[in-house]
Amino acid sequence: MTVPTERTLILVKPDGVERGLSGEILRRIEAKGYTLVAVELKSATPELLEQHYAEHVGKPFYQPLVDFMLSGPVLAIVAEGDRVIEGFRSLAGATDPTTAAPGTIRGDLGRHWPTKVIQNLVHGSDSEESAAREIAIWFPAL
Ligand code: DAT
Ligand code: MG
Repeated sequence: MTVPTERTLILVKPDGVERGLSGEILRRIEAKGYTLVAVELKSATPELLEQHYAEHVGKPFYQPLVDFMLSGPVLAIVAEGDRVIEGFRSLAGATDPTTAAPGTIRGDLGRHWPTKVIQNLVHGSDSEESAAREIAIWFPAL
């Protein structure tokens, strides 16, 4: 019996692209054994981010988060593999880069910047439902 392969939506956020960490983040995804299905440098729009961050609309950090995500290009990635949704969240580490465990992307490469926004280098879908929704937003052709 073939187990259906899982896919997730990963973003290297504008801080990661600007700091030249796209390659290092892709390296970690590939080193873990996940397959790259799509990789594209994209510019977000307010409309796209409102869909992407629908669960956060109205929260105090929503507008600063959107402004940050519009501050430069993002590298949008679809990766595939067994339990890749959970696996990439584990590679990324905790939301707050200051306390994210060493060994994780956010723990090794992120830190708090003197802004009100959490600049934490990457996004990863948090469930199968989110992954399907987010892949459709960023890569409608898939
Ligand atoms: P994650 O990116 O770990 O899935 P999330 O979905 O809860 O975290 O939040 C999305 C992004 O919003 C997160 O990467 C950084 C920002 N954020 C979350 N909580 C925040 C807070 N309390 N204050 C400021 N920014 C926050
Ligand atoms: Mg999230």
